[in-house]
Amino acid sequence: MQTSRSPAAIAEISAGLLAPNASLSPKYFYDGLGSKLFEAICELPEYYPTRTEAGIFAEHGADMARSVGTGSALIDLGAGNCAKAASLFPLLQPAQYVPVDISADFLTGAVTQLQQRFPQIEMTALGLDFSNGFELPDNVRGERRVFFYPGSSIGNFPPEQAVAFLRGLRANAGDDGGLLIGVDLVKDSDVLNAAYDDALGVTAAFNLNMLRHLNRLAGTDFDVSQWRHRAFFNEEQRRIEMHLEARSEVTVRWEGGSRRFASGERIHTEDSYKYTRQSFVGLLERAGFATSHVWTDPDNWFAVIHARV
Ligand code: AVJ
Repeated sequence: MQTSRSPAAIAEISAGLLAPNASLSPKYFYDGLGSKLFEAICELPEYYPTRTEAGIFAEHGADMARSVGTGSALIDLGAGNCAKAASLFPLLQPAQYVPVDISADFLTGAVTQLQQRFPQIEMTALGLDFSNGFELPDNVRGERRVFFYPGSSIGNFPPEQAVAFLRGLRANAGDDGGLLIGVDLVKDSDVLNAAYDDALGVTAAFNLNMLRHLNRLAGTDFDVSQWRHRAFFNEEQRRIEMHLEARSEVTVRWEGGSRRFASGERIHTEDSYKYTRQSFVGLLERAGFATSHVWTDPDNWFAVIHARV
């Protein structure tokens, strides 16, 4: 769990809180508890993406392995508990596995266990924030570097930034490399709203937990009980928005700043963009990738796409 206070993080958090429309990066969801709450979200009946994507992997895994090829260096972006990649190891048979996740301790625990199950795969865990680009370590070799970016995490970037991020991946993939990516598709807004505002309140806890993480990271004095979870599909922008809303007037203080929030005022904590199959293939093309295959579920709720450099 991250407890150290970095000046860069404090500056970013304080700028976000002081903006007229306060906002914070969704990367701050993922302290140790946040990663566990996200795992719990993935098991909720309302949260269809994980289950739907797993169904696509189960149904089309062999076809994916034929498209991607075996013996590659598989670079897992936002690996978390590494379960998705591990489920594909028997088919993809990577020579090397490089899981990357901002929640470093959580990742290290997962990789230690995984290495015992798959001793033949060379594993290098990277505990870092890859959202602004990153350098692959020198030991990631081979011309077939395949980025694995499942779960529709790409949805956290606004479309323009998604293109820039994908361009960066393409530049690092090697001559024969590519990308295997999961993308959540636009669908009925009732389905979307329920997925991000579940009946048990797990997503609410996940959203609110960011405030405790910020208290440790930036020394803010957030009181979780003064805030409530809000999540809704913004049809015009084709994105789920998550916010934390002040239940009554509240002032938040930290070393070097303070911000008063009126009752009902919000902090924007996440956007989760949804795409049509065509709109996402368009993004990949703008990033310089060639789409080689798209797999979906029978309801067309989710897509897994293999793109080549
Ligand atoms: C990890 C970004 C894919 O947008 O669905 C789940 C995060 N937020 N419930 C998503 C999330 C609320 C998730 N991603």
